[in-house]
Amino acid sequence: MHCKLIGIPLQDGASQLGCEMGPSALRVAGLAAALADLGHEVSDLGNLSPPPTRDVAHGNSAVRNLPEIVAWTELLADVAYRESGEGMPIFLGGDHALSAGTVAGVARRAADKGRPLFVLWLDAHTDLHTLTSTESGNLHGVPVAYFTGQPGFDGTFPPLVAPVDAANVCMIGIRSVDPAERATLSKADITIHDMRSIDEHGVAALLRSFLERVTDANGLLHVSLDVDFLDPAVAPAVGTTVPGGATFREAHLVMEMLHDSGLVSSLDLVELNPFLDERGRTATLLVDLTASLMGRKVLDRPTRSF
Ligand code: 6HN
Ligand code: MN
Ligand code: MN
Ligand code: MN
Repeated sequence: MHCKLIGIPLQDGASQLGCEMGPSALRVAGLAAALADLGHEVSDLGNLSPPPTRDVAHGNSAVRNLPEIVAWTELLADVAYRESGEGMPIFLGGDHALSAGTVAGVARRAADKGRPLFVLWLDAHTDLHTLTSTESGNLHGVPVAYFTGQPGFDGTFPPLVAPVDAANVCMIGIRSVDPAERATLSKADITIHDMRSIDEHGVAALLRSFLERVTDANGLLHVSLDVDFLDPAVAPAVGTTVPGGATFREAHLVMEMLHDSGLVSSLDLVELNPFLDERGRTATLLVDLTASLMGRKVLDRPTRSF
């Protein structure tokens, strides 16, 4: 596989500063070497430069850094479309607002190929606010609403070429949902597995049924991994920690199953805030999880797809 590392030094979507350093920390933790060791071709395309902004406003005065996020979304939708033509783009965040652009771009690519795009959202949060409903005003809380075509983004964010069907989105790890997001969830057809669901059924059963759907639909699969999917005990380097997250092994199992499925066509690694890390352990864990996704395993197993 040709892995393309694309650094996105974006922090304007989060309340705390520091995600801007995420791409550097992932490089320092050895991402390129870990992928090359697995036999992949690796191209590091460097960091994107913050795009120029224009005046853009919204009636919700809580919204923060709208011109910056709109400009990044436009840029990232183009870059993700271009880089998903060949190989596997790995987007190094940067806060989760970047997924508005990356998912919009890979969805456009999937539409060109005549294949449905599925999104696996690994996060403590649903990130389903609209510009109207967000109370924090932090736009890392809105990407899923945007790329699934929820109303309220017209006139600010770029028009979507290919909205993602909400029924093709699966969220795992959820444990913090705001009231307005709950209302959207009750209307949208998103598959959502909260931490209780993981406790009751095990993450493997939940993921397997989603992967079967992707296979049956001949879909492409974008994975968006927010650091706060993980329990803060193993991944402290994130500004929005929520207790009770995925364990080290649950996260690796997800990645190992994703590898065996052969379905993943693009990946976001987001919300890493190196300023909050402890001796690089969260960055290192993200590199190891990416390696599991790309084929690192302890033992070869008898063939079983997932
Ligand atoms: N993330 N729902 C909260 C808010 O401020 O809207 C938290 C958002 C977290 C964003 O997970 O990328
Ligand atoms: Mn998120
Ligand atoms: Mn989150
Ligand atoms: Mn393999």
